[in-house]
Amino acid sequence: MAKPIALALVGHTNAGKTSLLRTLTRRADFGEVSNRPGTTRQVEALGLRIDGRDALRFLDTPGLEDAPALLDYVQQLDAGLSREQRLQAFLRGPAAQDEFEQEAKVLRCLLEADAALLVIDAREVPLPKFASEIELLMLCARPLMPVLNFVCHPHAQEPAWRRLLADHGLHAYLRFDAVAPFVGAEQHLYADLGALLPERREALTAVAEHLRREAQARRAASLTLMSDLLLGLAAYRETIQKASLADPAQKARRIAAFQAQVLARSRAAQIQLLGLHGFGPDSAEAAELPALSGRWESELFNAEVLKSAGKRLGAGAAIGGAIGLGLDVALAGLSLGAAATVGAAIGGVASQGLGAVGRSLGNKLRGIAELSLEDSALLLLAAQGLTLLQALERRGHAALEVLQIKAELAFNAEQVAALAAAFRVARAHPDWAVTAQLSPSEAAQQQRHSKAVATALGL
Ligand SMILES: Nc1nc2c(ncn2[C@@H]2O[C@H](COP(=O)(O)OP(=O)(O)OP(=O)(O)O)[C@@H](O)[C@H]2O)c(=O)[nH]1
Ligand SMILES: [Mg+2]
Repeated sequence: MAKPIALALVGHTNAGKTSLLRTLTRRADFGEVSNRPGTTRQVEALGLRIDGRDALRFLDTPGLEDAPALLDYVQQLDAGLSREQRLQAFLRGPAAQDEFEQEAKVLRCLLEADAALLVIDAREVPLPKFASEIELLMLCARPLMPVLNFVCHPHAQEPAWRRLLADHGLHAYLRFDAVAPFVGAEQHLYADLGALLPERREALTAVAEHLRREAQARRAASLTLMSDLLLGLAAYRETIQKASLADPAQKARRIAAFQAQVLARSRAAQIQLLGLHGFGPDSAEAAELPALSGRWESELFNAEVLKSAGKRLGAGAAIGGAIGLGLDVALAGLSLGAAATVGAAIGGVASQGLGAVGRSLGNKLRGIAELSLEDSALLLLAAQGLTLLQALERRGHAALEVLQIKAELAFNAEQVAALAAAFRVARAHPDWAVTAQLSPSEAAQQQRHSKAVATALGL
């Protein structure tokens, strides 16, 4: 069996090595990431598994801190030695245990690796100390692939870095940033590594292909998750005795309980979505997402937000009066109407021979109102879910920036029509509700509609 390809992540301290490794492996819990320099102190390995075995082995390394001093030190070693012999002499000597201990760990790691990703913070001015880092790393004679991190930042110095890299014979490099879609960058990464490591090209192509399939499967699972939630919420309703609606305190309590149920289900789905993308709900990156910080929750039942979302999402035309919101601001996003759908279902049963029982139920229903979610709120939830998904498909980092960029997400008329049609069907199926148990006889129909919603969301 072929040995896994060992890839070291090297570079200046705080350039984003550990963050990149997390992104590449989708393991938000790996290592420690922080704004202070010198966070990673030891080499740590993490495998990328394909079909049950490690295809790649990433090696996270401590940041380089004082490359110019070490380069001077190595160059002063016996002039009769080759570059490689000098490097070995340094690694065997006392300085490798002492003032250059961190650097020695990096160089030893690189000597064991097949190639390295040289992570660069492109916002930094490429000072001579960075040239020294490259020269130091080149003593190991391993293929280096520079990765320019933060490349979309307004202070990024891409042309200056390109010149510095070219000066050292490094003409190919990868551009990377939290704001750019990562899926594409990842495919480039493995293709470019294939050029550096021709004998491992086939394995690298297989890795890229595997990751592409995984991304597709993650997207499909995410859309199914969101579709099931939307149908479950469309079908969800609570009955309230009309008499109790006369009491404002009771009415407010029932509405609040309904909203709380909707929010709890949405949040559970968001946490599942995070899990699908390798984030725990408590990871630092997840905590930054507005979806989890409560901002979206406060928007869902806000009359003004719903009204403008209705316009933005193109819902106005398709669902008409539903966004009118009536006079009762407490009901924003909810509808409180006659128990029409239950009535219809029971009416159907009655006509099949339940006779008197059906009629008495029908009478009872006249004294009952139903609380349910309007299309406007469901569409807003759908838009929020898609926005979160897009952020997660890029990378967890700086997700706030990504979300701001994508805040204008809009559905076209075709999408809105397909979603509204599926919600209408769900409303006539009480056992699709998030609070109910889906009966086996209904599962196929629910799945068909869930697929239709997923297709509409993925258009
Ligand atoms: N916004 C944004 N922040 C990032 C990105 N990559 C890294 N960071 C941040 O940059 C800081 C340093 O990231 P680390 O991954 O710890 O950097 P490192 O190179 O491993 O640092 P050392 O282990 O100390 O050498 C952290 O605050 C990260 O959150 C990125 O693409 N976008
Ligand atoms: Mg680190």
